Amino acid sequence: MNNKNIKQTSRFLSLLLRHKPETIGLKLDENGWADMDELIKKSKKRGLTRALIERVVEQDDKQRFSIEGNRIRANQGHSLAIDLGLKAVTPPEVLYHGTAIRFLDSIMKMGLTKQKRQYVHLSKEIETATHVGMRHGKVVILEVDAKGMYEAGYLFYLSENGVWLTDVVPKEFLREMV
Ligand code: HQG
Repeated sequence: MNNKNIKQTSRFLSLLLRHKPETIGLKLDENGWADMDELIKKSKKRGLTRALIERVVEQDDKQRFSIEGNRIRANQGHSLAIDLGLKAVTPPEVLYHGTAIRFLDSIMKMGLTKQKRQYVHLSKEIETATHVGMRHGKVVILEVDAKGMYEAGYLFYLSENGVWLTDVVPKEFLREMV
């Protein structure tokens, strides 16, 4: 099992557990959990085995998945409307969002909106935000006044793997970092 294999499997699990379980006829419950036996059975043709899935869950660079008993789910990143059951928590004073320069005009007009996903994703570290932003093009980092938002009544959630989630970041809480 090499790193490429792990990465590919992680991508495929993300597709199934966040976006399109129907790709292999998989069912998720309302909290996003899939039955491991069903997943293994239905993904066998694509080369997934229990050992490979368990290895990915353990070694994934962002700890994207959780296994609990005989169930597996993605920790964040869903476009499917599932309930992760996260409790609202107090955010750090500042959070970061990395994005592409070409989105800036729109973001500074409309704020950060969740696009296809269930939440806007924010990072505690500038470095992580930079990696997230680079996926989209020439990167720019936005500083989010999380304290100000929290005091204004906006809710924040922390995913199992340390990603900060919120519904929207209005433009007045955003500042472009130079
Ligand atoms: C942008 C990855 C125009 C937003 C990462 C982003 C993360 C706007 C893109 C997780 C906008 C959406 C999420 C507006 C937001 N106008 N563009 N008003 N509001 N955008 O991929 O945050 O590796 O859905 O800035 O690590 O990039 O897959 O969100 O550029 O944690 O596990 O619209 O996905 O995790 O892109 O990434 P995405 P994201 P994984």
